[in-house]
Amino acid sequence: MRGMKLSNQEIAGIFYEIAEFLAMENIQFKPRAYEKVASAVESLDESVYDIYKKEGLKGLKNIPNVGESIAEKIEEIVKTGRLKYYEELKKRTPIDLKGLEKIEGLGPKGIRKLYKEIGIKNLDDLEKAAEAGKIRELDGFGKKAEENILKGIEFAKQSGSRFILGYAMTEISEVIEGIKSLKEVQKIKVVGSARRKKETIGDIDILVQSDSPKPIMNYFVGMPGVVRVYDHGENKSNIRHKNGMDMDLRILPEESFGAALLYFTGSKEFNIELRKIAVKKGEKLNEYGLFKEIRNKKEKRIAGKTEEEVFEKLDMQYIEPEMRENQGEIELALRNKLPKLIGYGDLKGDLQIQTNWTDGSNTIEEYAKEAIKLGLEYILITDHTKRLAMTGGLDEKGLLKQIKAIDKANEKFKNKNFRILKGSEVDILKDGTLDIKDEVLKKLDIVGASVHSYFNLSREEQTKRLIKAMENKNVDIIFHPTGRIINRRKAYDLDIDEIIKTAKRTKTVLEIDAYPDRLDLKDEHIKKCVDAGVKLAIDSDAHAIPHMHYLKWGIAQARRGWAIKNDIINAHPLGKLLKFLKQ
Ligand code: DGT
Ligand code: CA
Ligand code: CA
Ligand code: ZN
Repeated sequence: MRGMKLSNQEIAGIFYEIAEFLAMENIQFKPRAYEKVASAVESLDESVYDIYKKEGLKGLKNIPNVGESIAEKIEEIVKTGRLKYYEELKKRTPIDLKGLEKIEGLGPKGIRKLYKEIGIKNLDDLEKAAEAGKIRELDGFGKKAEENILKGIEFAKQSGSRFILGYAMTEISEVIEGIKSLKEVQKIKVVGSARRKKETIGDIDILVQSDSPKPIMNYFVGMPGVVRVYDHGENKSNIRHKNGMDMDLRILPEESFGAALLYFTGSKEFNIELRKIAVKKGEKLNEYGLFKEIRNKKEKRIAGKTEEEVFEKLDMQYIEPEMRENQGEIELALRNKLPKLIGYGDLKGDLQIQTNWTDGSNTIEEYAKEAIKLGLEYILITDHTKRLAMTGGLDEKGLLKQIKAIDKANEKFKNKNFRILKGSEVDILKDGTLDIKDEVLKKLDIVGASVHSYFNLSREEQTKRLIKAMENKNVDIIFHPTGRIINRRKAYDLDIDEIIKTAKRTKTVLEIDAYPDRLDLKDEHIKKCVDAGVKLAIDSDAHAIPHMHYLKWGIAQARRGWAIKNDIINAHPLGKLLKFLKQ
């Protein structure tokens, strides 16, 4: 093998791009096939290189949606670090697709038109053309589209440089594993915003405990994938990784490790507030420890080995990293009043799953088997409905047929204390009505509804639309309530307080969509729901088996919103869940 080793994320990126190049050329079906491959590769737990090393071409073919010809393409990437087919496509249309597609509402067809008709190749070209009023003159674009493009460029500029935590994690883990394998490493932790589980991270901060930092630092600045070394010190180094992320490494000895963990986990605002607590007690807190002045300016370390020790000496409860944002958690910890956050093992089921009845990749039974492996007690099948024609959305007849299929599948899991529930992700139409008749919705166990169109309605109209959907007695959950996609699409304009109020009144559950680039609701929305007593669901929104592993990112988001177990309906066993929804 030669050339640079690509991460799963990068390989997925290639297939996504191929899908878009093909879509630009108006080729049917193939783009969707490549997208599915990309999505499967991106959510693998194991690196493609390892799979190939262990099982060769056969192993690659076992990746969901990967057939003979794609497996060979992956093999070519593994062996050579490149893919000829992809390079030819790029040569044929020399444009920065990745950049342009960040603009909301600009799809492959639009990009193709902009390129063919006015030669737009990248975001710079696009901005200039929009500012010069050239876009509105194109067929199918118009003035409104031009305004939206300018807004989109502004949004891309603001959000472009942060990485989505759930997607970055695979690569972070690889780096951590590498460092961990050195014998000098006593302990290693990811710190910073990644430990606080923020939805996006600016860089990656790593903390190591060791008495001999030198060989660790040497390894770090020379490890595979380092493209730049900004700083190579004894206890602190800083590099740029080829995936575009910057990484900070700090090494401290045992007596300071806990204090350093606390300091480098942040947030900065939290640190500042915590230091004030120490000062009030006549103590000093920094990354080396908690110190007390004994006499003549001489200091004694009174804590520092562990975080727990520092919190204890400050007379406060341990604060979970996800809460450390200086939003009132410090006061609560001082009064022994912190909520007990929902735990990473607390979910009993997954309530949003798309199967191969529509645009998902796996069968109902395959998801059920995986759920059992994950320790879940139930799943809700929620295929798209008919208005989403491109996903093969089900109509009334299709749903009734699926209900029967689920009954049949459930027979097989009878003895396993597991249930497949019948559901749907019903489409909310422009006026707030649904695209499936109530008499069919009534037959489902749980109904989810969501918005997939008309993102540009006014705030009033959009809010009214969702309220109307929530008022439908058959609707139990609103899926991905604000519709944002991180780094790609802004939330639609919505009065979130009004939505939460209506959720409370109509006993509608709001969803925390665990998909790493959705995490819709945001942490601040979750907090509002928790305060208002509005119940939440945490779902994977899986379109393929590996996506079910995304649930943890939804739990992380819930914890950032201070949710406890009782706030999350699918942390309840099945009986209690169904009882709650029937009210
Ligand atoms: P990011 O990287 O933008 O996602 O956010 P963080 O929180 O990871 O920030 P980063 O990488 O600049 O620093 C890591 C942690 O180090 C931060 O959460 C708290 C701590 N820290 C950094 N700079 C300061 C500072 O000036 N004062 C204090 N008290 N703490 C700091
Ligand atoms: Ca950071
Ligand atoms: Ca940093
Ligand atoms: Zn959806």
